Amino acid sequence: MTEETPKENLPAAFVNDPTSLQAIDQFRQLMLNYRSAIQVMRTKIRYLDQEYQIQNGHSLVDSLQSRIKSPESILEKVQRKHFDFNLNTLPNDMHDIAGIRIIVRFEDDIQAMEQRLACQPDIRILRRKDYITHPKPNGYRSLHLILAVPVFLAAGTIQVKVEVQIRTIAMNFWASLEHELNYKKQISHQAELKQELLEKAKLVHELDHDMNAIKNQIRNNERPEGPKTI
Ligand code: 0O2
Repeated sequence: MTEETPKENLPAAFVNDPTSLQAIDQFRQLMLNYRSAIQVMRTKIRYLDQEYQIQNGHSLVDSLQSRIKSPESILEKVQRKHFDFNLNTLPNDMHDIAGIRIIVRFEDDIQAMEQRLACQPDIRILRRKDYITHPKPNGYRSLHLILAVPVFLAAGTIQVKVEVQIRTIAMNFWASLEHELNYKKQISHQAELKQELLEKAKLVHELDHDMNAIKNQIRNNERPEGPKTI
């Protein structure tokens, strides 16, 4: 199995310019580090979810998504944020090249997942952005954590940044449509649609709150299991 691009498929300018080839290899190594960090995190989250399921009888994670930012998207962000395009400083400047989205059912599950991640001895939370307590003006809600995740290389261990977004199914439903609207630059009535989405964000917030409360009533009312008969 190889993910290398054969040298004969690279433009001649790159093949003839050793500095470009070096940069390509450095970029490949960087992306490999991010892919490895994603695998470490996906395994960890799956394990935490299964452990939670054994302890509580229901799962914490509804679904898990992950992605590595595309080179085009990295370049777009470098330009938008006025970073230097330098492969040595990029991992420090950009925190979301590797991204994982943990989708849970209830608001309480967001905190439960965060606590479990915070207890992991091998990862560190570098930054926390709470867009749930403080939603963005457009109505966006989600908890963002920037984690330092260990990746084990032949030459030693490195810490790789991974952005983890934790949100409910309802928050995710809203955010995916809002994201779509932002990508469609040519759409008519964009301002009206943004306003409508802001209104819907309030409904999503109410729905999350009510569903969480109902879930608590159901689970707090659950009769404790009697002694098991063999
Ligand atoms: P994609 O396609 O998801 O990758 P910073 O990292 O602090 O320098 P940034 O990048 O604004 O600045 O960080 P922040 O606020 O943590 O947001 C990063 C990601 O969160 C975005 O990545 C989105 O995935 C999501 N996000 C943030 N704000 C919004 C929003 O208003 N609406 C939606 N739908 N998603 C949001 P990308 O790179 O923009 O996109």
